[in-house]
Amino acid sequence: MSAPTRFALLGPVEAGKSTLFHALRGDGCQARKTQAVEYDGEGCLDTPGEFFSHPRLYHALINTIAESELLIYVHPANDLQWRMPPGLLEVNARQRVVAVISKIDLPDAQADAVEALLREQGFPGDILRVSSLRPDSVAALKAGLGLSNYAVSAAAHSTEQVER
Ligand SMILES: Nc1nc2c(ncn2[C@@H]2O[C@H](COP(=O)(O)OP(=O)(O)O)[C@@H](O)[C@H]2O)c(=O)[nH]1
Ligand SMILES: [Mg+2]
Repeated sequence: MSAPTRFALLGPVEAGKSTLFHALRGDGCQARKTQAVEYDGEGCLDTPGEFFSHPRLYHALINTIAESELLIYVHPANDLQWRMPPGLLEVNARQRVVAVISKIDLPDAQADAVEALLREQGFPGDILRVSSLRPDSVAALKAGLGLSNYAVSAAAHSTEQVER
């Protein structure tokens, strides 16, 4: 069997990255506030939203995701603001970049409007949708990302602190 795709989750604070990270792993863990880059032991990682929000942390984010094969930009279905740092997703032409519209189960979810926003802003890759609270939705997303075989196998461990 081939090695699992090394993916990285990125996006603003509260986008649902960590909840999705655990849902993809199927490890039954609840997301807590992400203070550090979290690794799964196989090269997949979850990043703190602060990386995304503070220009002085962009270089840390870019270095962190440099080895990832698949960049997953997470954008909540109830958020019509675009916060993507310019150029962030154009750093490495070999990386596949996809967007995941998260939290589509929320009553105020506007997934179509969010998808239109992403396209308006020039997001080039596939745009998928998920509710991380629904196992069937997570399974469909995993299939869409080519991560169906991905599951928890190594203990998650945080090894890098966010530089402040
Ligand atoms: N309704 C709903 N809430 C979600 C979903 N994913 C995450 N959340 C909630 O959104 C909040 C932020 O989630 P978290 O994963 O910590 O976001 P992060 O900052 O991007 O890592 C938490 O209260 C989660 O429980 C989802 O698919 N549906
Ligand atoms: Mg988090």
